[in-house]
Amino acid sequence: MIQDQEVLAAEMERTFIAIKPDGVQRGLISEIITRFERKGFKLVGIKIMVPSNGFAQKHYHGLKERPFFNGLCNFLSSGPVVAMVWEGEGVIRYGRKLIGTDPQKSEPGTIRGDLAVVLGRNVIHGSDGPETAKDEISLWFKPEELVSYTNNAEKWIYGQN
Ligand code: IDP
Repeated sequence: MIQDQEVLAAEMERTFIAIKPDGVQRGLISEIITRFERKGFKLVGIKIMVPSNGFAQKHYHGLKERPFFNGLCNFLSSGPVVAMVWEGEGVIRYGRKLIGTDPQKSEPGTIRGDLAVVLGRNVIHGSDGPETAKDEISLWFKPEELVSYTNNAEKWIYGQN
C-alpha cells in the first residue's frame, strides 16, 4: 500500500517555480511558498542560488530574439533566486493561475496581481507547459535533489480511492 502511494507520488505532475531576485529581496519567499502549500501542492525540491548570466540565458533561451532578453537575463542573475519544484494534480496549469500574468492585468488574489506592479519585476516564474516544466526542472535540479515522499495530508487533499 505504501509502495503504491510512493509510485503514485513519483508519477504526479511537477512544475518548476522560481522566486526571482525581486521577490527574494522584497521578503516574499514565505508568502509565495504559502500560496502553493495552502492550495495542496507538494514541495519536492528547493534551493537558493545566484544563477550566472549564462545560466539565465539557458533558462530563457526561448526568448532569445525578444528585445528584453538581455535585461531579463541580467536581472535574473542579479541576486539570489529561490528555485523550487512543486508537485500535484494539474500543478503546471494551476500554478500559472496562482501566479497570474502581467501584473497590471492580473486579478487580485494572484501572486502577480497582489504583489507586483510591472512586467519586468513580476517576482515569480512558473513553467508554461509540460515540456517546459521537464526542461526547466532538469536545468535547475539534479534528479537526486528532488524528493519523492507521501505527505499525510494527501488523502485529505485527493480523497481515498
Ligand atoms: P511569463 O513569465 O508570464 O511566462 P514570458 O512571456 O515567458 O512571461 O516572459 C518571461 C519573463 O520576461 C516575464 O516573466 C517578465 O519577467 C519578462 N518580460 C516579458 N515581457 C517583457 C517586456 O515586455 N519587458 C520586460 N520584461 C518582460
